[in-house]
Amino acid sequence: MERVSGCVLVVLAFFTRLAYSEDYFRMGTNTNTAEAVQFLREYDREASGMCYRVTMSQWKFVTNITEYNRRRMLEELALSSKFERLSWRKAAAYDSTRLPDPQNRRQLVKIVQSSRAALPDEKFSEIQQLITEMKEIYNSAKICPYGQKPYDPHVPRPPTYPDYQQMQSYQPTMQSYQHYQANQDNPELANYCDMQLDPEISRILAHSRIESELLYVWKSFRDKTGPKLKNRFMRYVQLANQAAVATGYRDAGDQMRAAYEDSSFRASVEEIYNQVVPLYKQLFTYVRRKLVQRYGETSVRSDGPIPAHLLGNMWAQNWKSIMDLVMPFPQSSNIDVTAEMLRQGFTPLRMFQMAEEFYTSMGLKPVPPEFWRGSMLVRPAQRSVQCTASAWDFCNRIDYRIKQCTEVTMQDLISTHHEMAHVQYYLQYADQPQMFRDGANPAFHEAVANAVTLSVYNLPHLQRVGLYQNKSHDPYEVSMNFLMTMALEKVAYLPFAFMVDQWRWSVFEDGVQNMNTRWWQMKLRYQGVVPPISRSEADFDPGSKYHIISDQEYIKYFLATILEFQIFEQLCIASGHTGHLHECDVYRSRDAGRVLSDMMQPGSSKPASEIIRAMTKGKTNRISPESLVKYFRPLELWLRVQNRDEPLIGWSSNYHDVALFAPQRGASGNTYISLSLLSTTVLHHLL
Ligand code: X8Z
Ligand code: ZN
Repeated sequence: MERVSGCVLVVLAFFTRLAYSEDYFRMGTNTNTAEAVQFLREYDREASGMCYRVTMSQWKFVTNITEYNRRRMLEELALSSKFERLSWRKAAAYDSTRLPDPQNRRQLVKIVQSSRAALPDEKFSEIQQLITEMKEIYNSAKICPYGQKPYDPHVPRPPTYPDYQQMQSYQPTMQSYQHYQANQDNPELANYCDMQLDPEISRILAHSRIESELLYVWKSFRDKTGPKLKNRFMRYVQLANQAAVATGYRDAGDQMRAAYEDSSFRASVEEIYNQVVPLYKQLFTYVRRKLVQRYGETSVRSDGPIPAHLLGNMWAQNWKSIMDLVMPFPQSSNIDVTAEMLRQGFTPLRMFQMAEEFYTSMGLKPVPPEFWRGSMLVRPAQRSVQCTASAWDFCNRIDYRIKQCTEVTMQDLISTHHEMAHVQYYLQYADQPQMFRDGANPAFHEAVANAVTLSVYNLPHLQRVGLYQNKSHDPYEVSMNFLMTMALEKVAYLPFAFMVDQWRWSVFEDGVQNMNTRWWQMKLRYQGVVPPISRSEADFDPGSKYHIISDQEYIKYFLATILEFQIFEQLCIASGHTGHLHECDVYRSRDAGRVLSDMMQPGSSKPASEIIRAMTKGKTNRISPESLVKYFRPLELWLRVQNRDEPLIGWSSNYHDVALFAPQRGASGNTYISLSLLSTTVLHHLL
């Protein structure tokens, strides 16, 4: 398990809920309202049944990967796709504005707007096929281990790792180097070119501190994905745009954004981003100094952007793996209760029971017996499974499950509470019609799950449940270490989560020319990172991110990260917490439980703005970063002190940075776009 947050599984091919906005909506002409209401009733029943069958076939496949189960799943997906197109045609024929009941109107609009079924049949199949192919290419990308086929023969051969499985516990110490060194000539391990992103490549990026090795895996993974994906992605853009236009949108980005029911959505998101930039720049500046100390000025310029391969993650999106390089107080402890859990004899089952009790202690629902019968809580010995943690709603109001290869670690304890929050959300909105059994907007599920985990991965809570006793360390130092861990995961992530869809929307809107240059332009402007080696339009680096090629919108993760702190603060206020926000624990607070259930019960039957207004007791109806900034305030103050002698808070980019990815004046004298890029590159100011 590499990740604290897991994934919620409510998104199926045709259940991808995108949009609701009557302003745009291209309506049909059928004004027979009784017939429309009857259609909705039948749709609800049939869609739930279809959802059940597809979800079950997917569950069977991911918990028992066989060719037979794969075929069964594909058959069910094909049936559901047919059902989607049929339902879309029926729904699109009605004039929804004539329906007197606003809930019926909302359902009808959601059915029509959330689909690409406006495309002719052959194009509808083509775009689905393209997405499937892109996912297959991505998932089958494999690279050779470093040192076997060195990327640069002049780079000295570093220690190699005979068994990448072992790298889960790999720490860059001398002993481990010597251990791996001793094994490197094992002939059985020659020609082993089957390293995948998860777990091998991710582990190297997280744990290796050898720059040439980091560069090798960073580049090799992109070589194995981008070029094969680029042409398919360009056709996908064309078809997605055609579908959007046929449904009444300007382009596919416009269709994706409609789910947020905010006519000035782009400006709203940008405003939020601008409010977190000062905090990000403080973190960035401090981390850069530590990287300069580790890798030297020749690798990291002390006022420049950071090369993207040094931040512990393939996309530089989550920096928690480089905590060892940036820990504020290395002599003080970093919270990890894994040893204590093992000492107390924790089991995966006990971890789930503990998570369930967290929710019931707040007056929320226990999970039904079907949950315990059906879930896969540990990795089975006899069969091949997909291990990414996820929570499942089988659409029949009975069957809810979690799939998680749980190990007794603190990381998995957090993940257990996170996934259980998704199940709690399913239970709370179970009585809504199928079309509304979802988060209030696409950010809500993750935001709620992460808000709860903020209260679990938290010193007072771990003390309360008997897993942490800190006697020997200075509480201020322990707090700063804790907040740094959180910042490396949450604050470092924000510019990345923001820029992914900025790029995608620009491609949908302005076209597919210079896609790679535009990607790096945004990476530099928002994240302050540059590629470690030169890139060109022959590369397609956005294709290294799964959500881009698998047609999953990404801005929800940006908003979820902001919203989770906003929800968390409201829970804390309800629970009567006083003091620092990062020390708030809402365990056993029935008042906080009520805030949560009031938020979850409506599902997506109401606009998110109404839910936020109710949650904040009328204070606002918008997602706001104030709580996140408040949570990290003690760390921000500490960072300001650490950065006081820095000449530049943030980064300034020069000609060489931009030259890494922007085409330069060619021999023929053609100037491409480097000059305009230089002028749009943000020169960041001293704060
Ligand atoms: O995609 C995911 C989850 C599924 S909802 C595995 N996440 C984003 C990512 O990996 O980029 C969780 C964090 C953000
Ligand atoms: Zn999740």
